[in-house]
Amino acid sequence: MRIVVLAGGIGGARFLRGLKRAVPDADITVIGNTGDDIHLFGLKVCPDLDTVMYTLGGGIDEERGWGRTDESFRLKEELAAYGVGPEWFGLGDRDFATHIVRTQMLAAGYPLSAVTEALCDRWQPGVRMIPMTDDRVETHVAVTLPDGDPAAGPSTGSGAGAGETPPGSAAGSGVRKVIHFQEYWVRLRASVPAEAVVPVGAEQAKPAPGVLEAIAAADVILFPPSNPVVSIGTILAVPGIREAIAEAGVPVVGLSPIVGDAPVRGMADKVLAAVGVESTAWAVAEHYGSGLLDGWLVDTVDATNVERIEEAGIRCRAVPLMMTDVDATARMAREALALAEEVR
Ligand code: GDP
Ligand code: FO1
Ligand code: CA
Repeated sequence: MRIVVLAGGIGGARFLRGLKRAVPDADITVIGNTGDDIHLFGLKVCPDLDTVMYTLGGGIDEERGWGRTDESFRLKEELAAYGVGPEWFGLGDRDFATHIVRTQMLAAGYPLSAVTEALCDRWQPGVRMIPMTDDRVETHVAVTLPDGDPAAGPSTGSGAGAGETPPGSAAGSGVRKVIHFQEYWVRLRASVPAEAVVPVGAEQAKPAPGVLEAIAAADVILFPPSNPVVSIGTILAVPGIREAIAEAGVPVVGLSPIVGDAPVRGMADKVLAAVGVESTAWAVAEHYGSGLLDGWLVDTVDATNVERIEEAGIRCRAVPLMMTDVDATARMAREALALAEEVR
């Protein structure tokens, strides 16, 4: 069976671990989100690709859910001693090697898809992972920074920061700025509302080689419980990918990352609000829509959502959706594949 999975970081990676256990012989292609990518210290960092690669390859720090196991941060400390930041992004010593190899290969002219394949040669994730695009896409978030925030600058809206709105257009007090998604997520912990989420560069991006081919050849397409806006939404924003999925003529089944009207982990509610979507399992299903989604799994605590989702033309079942361990996750994957057979 050929399965295509659109994946962000932790939610996608943990689901994939369960999917591999559920169907060990399946041919799994992962289309990875690269909108979270960031350039730091001259290096290209791809958090979601690395989270999938390390999780499936046995190198992840299980507790944090990102970065390497047995990690140390001496290089970061040395950079900080030179006053070189950002201090809010924790790149570990072992993780740095991945970014150095990636950046070196990119500088030598290899596309990101080829670099990802080379990195996966080491980690043997047991899936084929392709970045959504080889082109540069970076998710940015429009926010109003409170006065006094270090990035807000010395005065009210008259600074010369790169993404800054012209003076006079600040909404109320504070400074309206467009910042990198990682700054919003990691430094600010989504503590201010996301006024807009923009996958910069997506409109001009092309799907990476193999992406459209994998979708066209799939027997089933799965949306794991990844962030609907900044993970799966960003992948779908690459022209051609959404259309290829809708036209593939095979079941498309998703699993809700929202359980009991809240994200299981992280701040997905903040970016859902930016696109006008409530933080409920049914609202996320309707956001994808019946034009894209054939089936949707909600957690048993959200069983009351099922009727409404089915009325929207999406087949829905309520099953346990907490990825507490690999066996529980494998059961979720089996439920998703069973629902795919129902709608086929
Ligand atoms: P990120 O890129 O690291 O943020 O990871 P993803 O986008 O792949 O997944 C993030 C989403 O995973 C969050 O919105 C969480 O709500 C969801 N998530 C994490 N753990 C679980 C779980 O055990 N069950 C469900 N249903 N969702 C989960
Ligand atoms: N997430 C954090 O919350 N804090 C960090 O310092 C941090 C560092 C980091 C380094 C490499 C990497 O691959 C991921 C890292 N993450 C960190 C996770 C990640 O950037 C975000 O959780 C996701 O991009 C959100 O989807
Ligand atoms: Ca991510």
